[in-house]
Amino acid sequence: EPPLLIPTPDARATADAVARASGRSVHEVTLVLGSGWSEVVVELADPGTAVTIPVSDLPGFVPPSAAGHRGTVTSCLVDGVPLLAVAGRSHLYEGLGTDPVVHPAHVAAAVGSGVLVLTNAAGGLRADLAVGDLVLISDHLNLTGRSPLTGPAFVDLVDAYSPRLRSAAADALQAVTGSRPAEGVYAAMPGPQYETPAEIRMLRTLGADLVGMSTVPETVAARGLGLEVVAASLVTNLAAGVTGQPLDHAEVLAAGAAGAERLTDALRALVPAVARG
Ligand code: 6GU
Repeated sequence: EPPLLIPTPDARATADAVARASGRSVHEVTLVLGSGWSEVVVELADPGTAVTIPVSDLPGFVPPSAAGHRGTVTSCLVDGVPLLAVAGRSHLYEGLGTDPVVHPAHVAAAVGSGVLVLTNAAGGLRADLAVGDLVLISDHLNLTGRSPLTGPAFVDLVDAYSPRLRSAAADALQAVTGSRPAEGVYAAMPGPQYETPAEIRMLRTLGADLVGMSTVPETVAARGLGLEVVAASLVTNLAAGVTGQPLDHAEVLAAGAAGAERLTDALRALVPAVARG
């Protein structure tokens, strides 16, 4: 069946600009780097293969406002696989609607990616999750109150996070870290405030293992565009009420920075694994 969505004109123009700058007409995988993950883009590329474009030079992106988001698009090879890495996503809490949020998913389709890898920083809700854990997302709860879709785009979300590629990703991560990553259900909240302890109890009751403010609109759009999705959360803190400690954005970024080398190793293994299925 043909995809329900086609890439926007801005995404096609971005893909043309990326092809001109990089000389690469196809990027097998597109990777979106969330809070705390942006530093890895520097070390991720095979040496000498990276071409970086600021998002301010590309249509459809909104330069990031939150600290910890850098605002670049990088074309490179990772273990020989052509990758487009987007650092600095837009969030619903910026108030510009879903279009800039899902632009990287549209760009992924426009650059010929079959796979979209989404990364984020999340609060851990499940007792076995610790700060610094990398968790593969198995399913989501869309609690944003928003959809990136309008009209009769009845996108199926069963197995939205590809079980096949998730298992390939888990194998690759196990090979580099020595242990199999946890999997969990990600609840997307509109933000930008963190949750109350009562909201965290509610989210647990609803079946959430992770909580954050991204990833879900991108996944919905990506499935509509016919992409396979793999998503990973870095647990940057335990959610409100788990520790009794107040949360702040600096803590979330610090956990990302502390994990940067590990995250680079993880993505250098994961990207080729999901590209090759
Ligand atoms: Cl605890 N909540 C939300 N909404 N986003 C987060 C988070 C918590 N930790 C990292 N990002």
